[in-house]
Amino acid sequence: MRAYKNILVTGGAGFIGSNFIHYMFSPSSGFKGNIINLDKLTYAGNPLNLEEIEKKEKGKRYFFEHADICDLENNIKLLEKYNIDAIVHLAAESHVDRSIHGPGAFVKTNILGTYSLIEACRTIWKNRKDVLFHHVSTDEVFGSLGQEGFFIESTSYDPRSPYSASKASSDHLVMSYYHTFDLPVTMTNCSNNYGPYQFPEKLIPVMIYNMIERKPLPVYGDGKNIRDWLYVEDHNSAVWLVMQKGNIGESYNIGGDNEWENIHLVNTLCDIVAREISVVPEELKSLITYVKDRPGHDRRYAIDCNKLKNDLGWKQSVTFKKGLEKTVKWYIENQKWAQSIRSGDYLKWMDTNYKER
Ligand code: NAD
Ligand code: TDX
Repeated sequence: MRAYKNILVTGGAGFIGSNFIHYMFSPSSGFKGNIINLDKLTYAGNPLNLEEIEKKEKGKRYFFEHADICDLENNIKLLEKYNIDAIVHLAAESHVDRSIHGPGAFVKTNILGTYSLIEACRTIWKNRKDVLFHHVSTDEVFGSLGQEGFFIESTSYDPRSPYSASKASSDHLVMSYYHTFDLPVTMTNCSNNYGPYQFPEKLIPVMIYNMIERKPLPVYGDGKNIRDWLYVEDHNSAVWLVMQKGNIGESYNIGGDNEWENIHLVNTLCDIVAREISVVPEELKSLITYVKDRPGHDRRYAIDCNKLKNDLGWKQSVTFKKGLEKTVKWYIENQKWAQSIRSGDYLKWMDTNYKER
């Protein structure tokens, strides 16, 4: 089992990153070292996501660096300054619809940013073997499935959106540094995460907020696209396990074994939200509106994560029912967080994305 003292988390102010930092400071992780969060604070990064950690741990075991991962010189400085011995690389442009509106930022952050980080590691770590670059990627790099089959780690890459193409490229770069320079790397490819602190451009928080405000619930295409849903804390426990025990130079799939058609999920969310806000589900279901499909919309994602289960002993701990209920409650109860988001860029985005549908 590998141990680390100073972990650099990139994108720690985003959805998965902030949950990862919360997890690492919780007793479940067993981690006793320091976390350095490197984040540019784009529209998707929100300091409120880490308010409690800042209060308890800032300047003790938690440090924040406001910077762009594309800045190679700064990455080198940070690795030296904090004597970093592991990186969890989450920073990315992460929303498929935005990559259709403007692919440039995706190429820059996801490809050049990953290069600038891993090149900094190569420069500073040289031939050290007690270090790790962990790359967080997505099942979307494998493309789209029909009704049958699952993605396994060796499935051929077939990305179909600018987002997934940029992630695929970053995956290849990371693996090339292992093969060419012997840099210790691990990688995980996961399915759709859900839970607290997710920016309301992604399906579940969009739906919850629109239900609360009685706005139309936009379902793309025929609503029959399928996604596999994974509670964010289960994702993060898997990432931490791979960092400690995963084979160097290998990738691990992380999934929820939990496939849902979008329309079925939206109807289920209507039931849960209706119960929470004491209205009849039909009132919310009547808001469902089929809208123009996403171009190149992948039909189905499904992950086989038996390698992670069999080799490392991981399993999901949160059922979808429990996870969705917790998530709905969290968005309803955290109005301060909601207000911090629902202005500026958020409104601009909702306007452009949904007006043209
Ligand atoms: P997110 O969009 O919520 O957060 C991204 C974070 O990265 C933000 O805090 C943002 O400020 C930061 N960031 C963006 N560009 C940066 C830059 N140039 N320099 C420094 N920081 C920058 O994303 P997320 O949903 O938390 O996803 C995290 C990672 O997990 C991404 O790499 C994504 O591809 C991957 N992933 C996400 C999901 C999912 O369901 N959300 C599924 C599979 C894989
Ligand atoms: O308003 C919506 N209506 C709708 O029908 C939104 C936002 C989405 N959808 C559909 C599109 C997808 O089939 O719901 C499904 C989920 O959409 P997103 O939440 O945008 O996620 P997805 O495109 O599947 O990608 C997510 O999972 C893989 C993350 O955003 C990626 O970062 C991750 O790599």
